[in-house]
Amino acid sequence: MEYNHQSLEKKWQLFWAEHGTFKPSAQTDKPKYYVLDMFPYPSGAGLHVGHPLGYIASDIFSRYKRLKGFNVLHPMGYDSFGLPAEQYAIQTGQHPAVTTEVNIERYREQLDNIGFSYDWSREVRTSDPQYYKWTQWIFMQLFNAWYNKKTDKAESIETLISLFEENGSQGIISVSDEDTRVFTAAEWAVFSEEEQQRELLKYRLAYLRESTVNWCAALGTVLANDEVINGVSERGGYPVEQKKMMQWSMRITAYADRLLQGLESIDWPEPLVEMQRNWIGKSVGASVKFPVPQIQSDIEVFTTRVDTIYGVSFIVLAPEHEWVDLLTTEEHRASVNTYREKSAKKSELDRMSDTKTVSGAFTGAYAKHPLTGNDVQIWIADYVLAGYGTGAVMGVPSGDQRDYVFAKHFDLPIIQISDTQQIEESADPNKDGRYINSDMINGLTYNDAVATLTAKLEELNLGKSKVNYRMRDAIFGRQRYWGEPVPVYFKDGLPYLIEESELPLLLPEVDKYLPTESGEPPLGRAENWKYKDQYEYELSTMPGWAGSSWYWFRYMDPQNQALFASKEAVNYWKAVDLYIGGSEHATGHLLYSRFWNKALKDLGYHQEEEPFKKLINQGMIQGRSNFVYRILDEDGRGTDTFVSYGLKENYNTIALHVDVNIVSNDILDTEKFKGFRPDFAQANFILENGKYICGTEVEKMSKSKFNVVNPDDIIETYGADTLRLYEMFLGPLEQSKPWNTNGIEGVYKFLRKVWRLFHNAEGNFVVSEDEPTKAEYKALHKIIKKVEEDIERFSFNTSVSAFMICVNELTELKCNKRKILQDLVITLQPYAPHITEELWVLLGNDAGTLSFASYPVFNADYLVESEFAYPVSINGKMKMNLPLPLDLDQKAVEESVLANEDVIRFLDGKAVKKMIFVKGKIINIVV
Ligand code: ANZ
Repeated sequence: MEYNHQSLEKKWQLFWAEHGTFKPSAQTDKPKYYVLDMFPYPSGAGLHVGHPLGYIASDIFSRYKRLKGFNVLHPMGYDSFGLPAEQYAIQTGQHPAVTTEVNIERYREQLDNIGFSYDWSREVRTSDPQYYKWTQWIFMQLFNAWYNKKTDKAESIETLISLFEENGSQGIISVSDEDTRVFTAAEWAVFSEEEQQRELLKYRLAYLRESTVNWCAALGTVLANDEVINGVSERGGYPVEQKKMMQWSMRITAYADRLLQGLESIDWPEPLVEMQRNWIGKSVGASVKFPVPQIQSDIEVFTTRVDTIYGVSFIVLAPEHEWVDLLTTEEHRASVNTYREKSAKKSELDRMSDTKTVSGAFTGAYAKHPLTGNDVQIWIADYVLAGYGTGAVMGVPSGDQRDYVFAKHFDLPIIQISDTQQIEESADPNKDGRYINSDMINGLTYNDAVATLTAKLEELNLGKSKVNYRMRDAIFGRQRYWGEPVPVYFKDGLPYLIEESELPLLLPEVDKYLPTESGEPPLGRAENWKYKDQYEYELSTMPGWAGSSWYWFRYMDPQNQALFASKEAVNYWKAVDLYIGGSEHATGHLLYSRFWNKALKDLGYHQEEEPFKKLINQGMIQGRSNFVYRILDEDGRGTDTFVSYGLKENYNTIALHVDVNIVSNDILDTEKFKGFRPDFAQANFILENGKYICGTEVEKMSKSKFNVVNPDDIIETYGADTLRLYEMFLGPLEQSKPWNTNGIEGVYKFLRKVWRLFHNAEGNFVVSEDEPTKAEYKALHKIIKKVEEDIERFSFNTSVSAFMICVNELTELKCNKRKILQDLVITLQPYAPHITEELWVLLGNDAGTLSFASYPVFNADYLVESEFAYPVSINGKMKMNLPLPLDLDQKAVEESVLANEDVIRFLDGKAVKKMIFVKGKIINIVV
């Protein structure tokens, strides 16, 4: 029988599905192992060959772990709420649920074709009401929780209410809004229900607050900072304005420190860890108050360089700072307003990255220096961000480069503060410098100066040390349709949760997926959609990251009706042991998931501080585009003639993308090309060596570049086992690399060679029961060791080449010994699961699947060199190789050589005069 991937692969995929082969065992004393892929958004375009790269790697790992005796959980599902389905719905009127369903079916089919060992009985879909019921439930837990700094964890809001009832707000240390009230227990008791709720909202982990957002009216939604470029939306280029809106937010800042600490305990790529650290952006410094007599209040600044306080010569407020109006004198009002309007148009990102333009406006007001009592001018400038620190900075031209440039530009004083020039290295505290212009810190080192100054400011009640984070609370809402409804209704303008028993709160039907005429989100169109027929529901839906912030728990216990996952299930599966996915989720998904995980832990639902122990980012597979070169006429118009790549320099041409599927090894199928586009029907070609050679370029894989390769086509021609091996063969998992179908034949040939080891020339299955030779054992044990080591360090590409070498060796040795081939099949199984299942059965194993065989045990003895294949020459001419034990002496070697049939044939009866023998090197016969 020939190797027929098509029938064989289908057969095994069906077998696995019918037998539920990859369901982890419920009752087992095996250790557990949880391998997770970042689940896909099921887009309309289906999968291209780049998508499964990470899935193949994680599948190899899962299969390997099963062979190593682990009880493996390897699930898959769909992150199925999202914008593309909704955009499509707006254009076509089709319900997003319908298109999503179609897309999922297509994805499933494509995934099945690749032979993944998923336990599909655990599939989740974030848009399924049975799933989002629990997303809503988690939202409710977070709404009903606050962060107690004393216990350093989230607690039920009931404990906060008890504290208020006992002592009022006194003694509470929490992470909350800044405008919390100070009250006694007696005052709390007489607060109206509305007042109480309003106060509690300032503490909840999921809360509603007025915040400044990037509002894009044309798109009808709020945009994230990185979706705004030069004041317009990245998509469509529509105007974006800064607008204050009531927004649901998540108090992720409460977890800033734990999110930082947790990074120490997990095995993630260093660049990713660094990105999270920067995103959290912990700064240790001080807050300092500058009294402003004019308004009888203080301007508070955040500084990481309190040691430079004697160098302060001005103060800068963010243009949005709430006191700008109050402070600005009539004389300066016009220029301040003009400046504010100008900077409102810039995005935060632009403001941070623009270090060249110096701009600002003087308010006309002055503050008092807290230590010297000198007057300092108060300015506004947009290099100061409203959302960071206190939105105000103390300007130290001799310490900070930006302040220096600002002072120079506006001719503000520059006060020398140390005996070492610091201006150029402003960011680096000059720890050895000695301060010169104040009695208090003259001659002190950096650390001593900071301590002395902080103590002094504290004593004056004008400052204290402070830790600041760059991370902001996460906005948790979209004015869109296709997302989870927020399980909240409004009474007297305040949000209340619906009853838990009323979950899921289903997404209502609407006539159009667009905002209402009055600018409310699409849910505002739902008819008769009121809580208890009278209260308004929340009309925004949850953001894209809600459903993915906890999905790994649901896989542990997907059918549970009573809880998102039972205690038993979470105690058994604990956390994800290996997580593989794209690096684009570095700061979004991976921060939010860690946050929800910690919050659910605090609330007692499980015990793991971190959800993903080990994480790997797979690289991107880029497309390899092909080009044809159309000759242009004098007017620059395209003619019907196309010139081959090597000859194009002789003509005036334009390069056009051509579908890579009608190109093979960069040679164009000219007949198919004529059918590729109507205006190519009349095409004629200038060939080189009778062929039309296409140009190539590596680009993003995308429809518009005609370089998309569909895994289904590869599988049809070569099989899933070839695809799996080939994707790994392309290079290290973490690296980005172009897809190039040119090399795939080699991998396919390799599998046919594997097949032939088990079959004779007539195609019959034949294996020998003989004891293998040392060389055969050596080839086997080399691969046992190599594959084990490679997989353990996630180096999948190197195993593929090792397999090829091994199979070449065994082919050369004409090895068809059961003892060798059986173990080879097991080692190859994670990479090529279909062919190996088939061979396993042919070998007479009737257990049905080799998924739970034992990975062969490596024996180092087989690798000790005891033989050498001597090159044998006659009169200096190399004739053959002869393997001989390395411990033979000259006499024994001579005897073996002369007794060898091939040698006798080569000697052809001539008498041997002498034999030269160098141990481990050569044998030369002189005749
Ligand atoms: C005086 C000073 C002197 C500063 C000096 C730096 C160097 P990180 O490490 O990022 O936290 N700053 C504070 N709030 C700001 C805001 N809203 N927008 C822009 N800049 C702001 O940096 C903290 C430093 O950035 C603070 O310390 C403050 O400038 C500035 F030689 O205060 B510094």
